[in-house]
Amino acid sequence: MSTSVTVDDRLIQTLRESASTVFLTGAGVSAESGIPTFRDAMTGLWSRYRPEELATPDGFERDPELVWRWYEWRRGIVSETDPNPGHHALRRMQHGLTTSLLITQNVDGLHQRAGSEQLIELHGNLFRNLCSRDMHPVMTEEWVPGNPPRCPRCDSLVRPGVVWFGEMLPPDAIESARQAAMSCDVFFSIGTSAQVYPAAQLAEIALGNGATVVEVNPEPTTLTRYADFVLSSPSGAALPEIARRLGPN
Ligand code: BV8
Repeated sequence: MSTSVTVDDRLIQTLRESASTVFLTGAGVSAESGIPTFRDAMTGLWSRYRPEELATPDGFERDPELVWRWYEWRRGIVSETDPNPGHHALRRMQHGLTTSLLITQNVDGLHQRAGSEQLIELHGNLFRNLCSRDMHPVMTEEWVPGNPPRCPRCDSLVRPGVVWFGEMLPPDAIESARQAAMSCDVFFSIGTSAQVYPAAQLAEIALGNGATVVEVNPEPTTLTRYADFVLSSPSGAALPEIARRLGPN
């Protein structure tokens, strides 16, 4: 699908002059890799559940096997996918900019697979597993098999290493993200419906600090009216065009 994207010269100039650029990504940046966005992840088999029912401590307590199988299903989907041109363009842009930080709400690990390094995973990672009692990592080769498996040390259920609704985000992750949003010159909101807090607060912090806000999303969101630049295109088309205009790196 060729989507011609027009990138304002002023955005390129602003980016070149930016001493600190923050990229916040959501499920939309992985959509072109074939990973359903969070809102439409509930297709078919899972359509009778709401994410907020499964991605919660209560949901896991109520039916650990159902929740475990949902995460195994998602891991299967992600394992079959690859980073898309949007992920690779973000890596290239990070190499070409003075200082940049990539903050993601996604748990699919595709930014790392695309080679991005300055990265904060606000909501954890699908491929990490924890003991549900004391939250230490449990490796697949050490757990006691089951659906869900059990911790080899205390026999508690193993859970996915993601942040569920109603759970605190890792304090260092959200604090670093807030600091970056407070001091950046340019803040990108890419592929996110900007509905989930506290991640959605980062754009508000950036606006408050007077940063130039750029939204990349084929659909309007609650942020669109406040953004200085809005690219109403898929990130897999918009980000490579911005990277191309910024020049080789
Ligand atoms: C917290 C990991 C407090 C798990 C996720 C009641 C009780 C408790 C809390 C709350 C409550 N009411 C509200 C809250 C706060 C709650 C919240 O914000 N709820 C929302 C629903 C209103 N937040 C929390 O619970 C957070 N914790 O508040 O703790 C606390 C305080 C003290 C003590 C204890 C607790 C935790 C939030 C993290 C939840 N975990 N993920 C998992 O993945 O299974 S959130 C999950 O959903 C994702 O990580 C992501 O963050 C979010 C989905 O958002 P998006 O990424 O934006 O995806 P979405 O599908 O919505 O949108 C995709 C966008 O892409 C669209 O706009 C679309 O147009 C666009 N798009 C599509 N294609 C493309 C594209 N864009 C570009 N290119 C394309 N090709």
